Amino acid sequence: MNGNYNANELRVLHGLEAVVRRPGMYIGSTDTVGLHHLVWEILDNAVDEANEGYGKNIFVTIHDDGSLEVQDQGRGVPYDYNAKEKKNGFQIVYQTLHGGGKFDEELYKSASGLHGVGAAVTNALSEWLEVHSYRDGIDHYAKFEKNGSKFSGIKEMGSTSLRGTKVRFYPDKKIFDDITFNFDKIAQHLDDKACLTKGVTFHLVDERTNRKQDFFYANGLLEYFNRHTVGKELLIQTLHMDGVSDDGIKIEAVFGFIKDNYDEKIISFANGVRTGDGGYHVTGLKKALTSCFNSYAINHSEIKSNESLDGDCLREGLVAILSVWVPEHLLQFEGQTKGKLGTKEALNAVDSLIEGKLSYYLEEHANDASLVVKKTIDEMRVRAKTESERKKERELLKNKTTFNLSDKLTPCSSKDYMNNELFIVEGDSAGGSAKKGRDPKYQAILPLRGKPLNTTDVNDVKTLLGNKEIATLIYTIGAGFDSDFKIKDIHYGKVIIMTDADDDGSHIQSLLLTFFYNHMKPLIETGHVYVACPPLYLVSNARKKIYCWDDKDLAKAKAEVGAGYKVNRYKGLGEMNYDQLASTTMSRASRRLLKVYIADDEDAHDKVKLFLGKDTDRRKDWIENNIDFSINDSFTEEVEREK
Ligand code: 2B7
Repeated sequence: MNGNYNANELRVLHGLEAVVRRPGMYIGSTDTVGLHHLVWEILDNAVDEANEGYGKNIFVTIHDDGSLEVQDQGRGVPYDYNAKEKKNGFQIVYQTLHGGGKFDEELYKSASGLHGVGAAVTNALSEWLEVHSYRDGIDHYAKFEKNGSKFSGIKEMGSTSLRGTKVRFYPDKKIFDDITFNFDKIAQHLDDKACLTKGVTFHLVDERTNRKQDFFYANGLLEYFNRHTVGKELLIQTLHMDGVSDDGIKIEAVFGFIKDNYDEKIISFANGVRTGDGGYHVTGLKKALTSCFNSYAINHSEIKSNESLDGDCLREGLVAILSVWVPEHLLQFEGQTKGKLGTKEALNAVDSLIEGKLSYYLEEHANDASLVVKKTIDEMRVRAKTESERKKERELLKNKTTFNLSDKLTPCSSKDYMNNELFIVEGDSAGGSAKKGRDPKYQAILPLRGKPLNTTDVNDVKTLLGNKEIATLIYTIGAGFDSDFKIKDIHYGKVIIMTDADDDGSHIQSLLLTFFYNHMKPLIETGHVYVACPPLYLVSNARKKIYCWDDKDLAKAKAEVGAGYKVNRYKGLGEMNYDQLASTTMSRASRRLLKVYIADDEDAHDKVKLFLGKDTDRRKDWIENNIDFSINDSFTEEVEREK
C-alpha cells in the first residue's frame, strides 16, 4: 500500500502543506504553547478511546532524542483500506485534516487541540511520526517523514499480545522556536485529563531526566475538588451533581464553599479541555446558584421578598469544578485562545440541571442553606462599606468564627446597653469570683486569659485581630474599631478594667488603655472606660471589718477598730472571695470606680509610648515607683465613692 500519486493524494498533501506554511492557523503559535499542542492532539485520540471504555492506561514518554510518544490500550487505529476515501486508515488519521470521526460515531470528542484539528496537524509539523497499531494480535507499523508527506506504507511487524496504539513524533526544528518538551506543562495537562477520565492512569516518563509521575483519579471531579481544598475548612457539605440535558449535553459539577475565603474559583472544562475564560456553561452554573439561594432565602424569610442576594457576594469562597461534554455538532469555542465555550445551549442545560438538584438539596439541608445565605448577607454588608472598612469587617467576622466567644464572655441579661457594664477581669480565677459576685442583669464578665497585645506600634488589622484578647474585646464591645468605630453601637455603658494591684495588673491595665486610646478613642472621650478599685487592706477584729483603699484609710480604720485589729493586705483579686469582691469592687452601691479621661492628649500620647513602647526598662522603673495604680493618673478621675 504505497502512496501512489492520484488526484486525491495531491489534495491531501496540499492540506498538510497549508499547515506547514501557516502553523499559527492550526496550533495558535510556534512557541512552546504551540509545540505542546502537537502533544494534546495525539493525546486526545488516546483519551477518547479510553473514554469510550477501551483501555485503563495511557503512557506518555518524553524520549532522550527529543521525540515524544503516546501509547494507549484501546482498539488500535484501523489500518485497512477504505475504498471510499481510497486510503488506508493510517493515512486518513495522519494525512487528512479533520480526519476524524470516520471510523466511529463518537458523540463526544475531546477538544484539547486549540482548534480540534486532529493528529494530521502533529504529523504536518513533525520531521517524522511513527505509528503502531496493535490490533487483531498483529503489530502494524508505518512511518511518516518530511512533514507527513513521505509515507512508508503499512508494515506488519509480527504478532503481539498488546492492544492499542502507539504514536511517536519528532517536531520540526525549522517550524518551532524550541522543540524542548516541558515536563511540568505536560504533567499539569495530564492531571486535568486524569480527573476527567476517572479510573484511567496516565503514566508520564521523562527519559531525559528519569522523572516519572502517574496521574489517577478513582473518583474523578470529586477527588479533584478535594485536592483543591485540602487543609481548608468547608462551610457546607460538598455537593456533587451530574446528568444529561435534553440536547445531550453531559454535565458534572462538584462545588462547595471555603470558610472565611473571599475568592471565587470556578475550574471549568468543555469536552475535556479547560475553559480558562469560562463560557455559557459557567454562566449557567452561576445563574442556578444565584436563583436557588435567592428562592431559599425568600421562602425561609431570611431576606425580604423585595430584597435579593448578590451573586458575586454569594460566590465568595466558592470552589466549583464544572465539566460538560457537548455533542460534536453543538460544540463551539470562542475567544482568541479558544478558551471559552461558545455553545449557547450549555447555559440552560447547566442552569436547569443544577437548579433542580440544588433547590431540592437546600430544602433538605436548611442548615447548610442558611450558612451560605448568612455569609452572603455578611459580605453584602461588607461591600456596602468603604474599602478600608472592608478588610477590618472581614477580619472581625473571621475572628468571630475562629474562636468561640461564648466560652469567654459571661453576658448579662439586660438589653439596656447604656446601663450595662462589661468587667474585663485579669485571670480565670478572679473571673470566676466576678461571675459569682456580679449582678447578672447588668454586669457581664470577660476574663482575660493572656496579656492583651501591646498595640503601641501595631497598625495592621491582621496583627491586631490575631490577638485573641483584643479580637474578643472588639467583638464584645460590638462597635468596631479604628475609623469605623461607632460609639452608638457599644453594648456597654461602662467598660470596667478590673486587675490585681500589682505589676502585672498595672501592665494589663496600661495595655488595655493603650488599646482603647489608639483604636477606640471615642470610647474614652465620651467617658465609657473605667478602672475598678479593689481595696488594698482589710482591717478587722472579731466584731468589725473595714476595707481600706490607701494609707490614710488604713490609719483611720486602725483607730476605729481599735486594739487587737488585724490587717489583711490584698495583692490580688483572687485573694478575696466572691462576696467580698462583689461588695468592695463591683457592687454599684459600694464600689469605687475611676473614670478614664484624657487630660492632655499630647501628654497622654507620650506616656502611652513611654510605658508600652520598646523601652521596657523605663517602663519597669516607672511601674516600680508608681505601684499604687497611679500609672493612670493622667487618665483617671475618681467618680464613684461611697461609704
Ligand atoms: C477519530 C480518529 C482519530 N481511531 C479509531 C479507533 C481506535 C483508535 C483510533 C486511537 C494516540 C496515541 C497512542 C474505532 C479515531 C481513530 O478509529 S485513534 N485509537 N488511539 C490513538 O490515536 N492514540 C477504533 C473503532 C473500532 N476500532 C478502532
